[in-house]
Amino acid sequence: MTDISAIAEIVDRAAMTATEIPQFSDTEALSMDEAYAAQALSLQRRYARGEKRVGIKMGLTSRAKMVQVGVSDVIWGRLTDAMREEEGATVSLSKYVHPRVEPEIAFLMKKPLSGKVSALEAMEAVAAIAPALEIIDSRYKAFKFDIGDVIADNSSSSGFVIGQWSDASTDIANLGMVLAINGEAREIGSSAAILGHPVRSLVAAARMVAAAGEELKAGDIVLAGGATAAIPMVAGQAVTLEVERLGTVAFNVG
Ligand code: 0L1
Ligand code: MG
Repeated sequence: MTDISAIAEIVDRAAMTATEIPQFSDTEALSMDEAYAAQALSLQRRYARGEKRVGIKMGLTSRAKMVQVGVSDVIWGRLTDAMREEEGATVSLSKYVHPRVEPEIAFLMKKPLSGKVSALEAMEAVAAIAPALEIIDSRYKAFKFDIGDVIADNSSSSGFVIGQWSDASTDIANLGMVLAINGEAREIGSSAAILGHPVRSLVAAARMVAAAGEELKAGDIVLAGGATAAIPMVAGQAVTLEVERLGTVAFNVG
């Protein structure tokens, strides 16, 4: 029988010490239910150390990433206050194993949301929208995993940076997004790459947290998912994301 609490301890320790671990799927693949149970338990360990849950991240929100991992639905992970990096600050590589950065849109919730909701109901629960950068850092060797591995590892959730909040009425259907390194555009995409419209990610978030017996709460941040491929982080990079209408969010890699 799979020992969920042992798996939770392994992924928690790997994240805490920025140490890579072998894939569980090398020996025995985790089911989705086992993987989410391990993720929840590993987060309980962080909460017990004093970290606070501040929201969730949605992952595999582009068709390309779903195909790459061989799934047909998005995945999610939890965000804590310790994962938040200050906008404009220098992020130390020492906290991560082999981090990558990807361009996202963040929602700030103004009221609870959970279960089967329409796009309209989802947007009515949003207080504000911001450009965001997610630092994904799989704790597995060579950044390789199957779906159970990655879910257990908090869906690679590792760090995030949020830009200036804008009015929730901003049309985010198809915003140009440019991810630049040291002033050079490296990934160019659109918010439409996030499930066709980022609000679909929020609708899926409400459905998925409900399945785990949780809800999105007022004040929660929801990262909608990557709009382009992620870029490996290297010391000396100045990372900037410019999102049409929403502005810029940036950090340096140290
Ligand atoms: O945020 C994401 O879409 C990443 C989810 C996990 C897969 C990966 O680490 O690339
Ligand atoms: Mg992401």
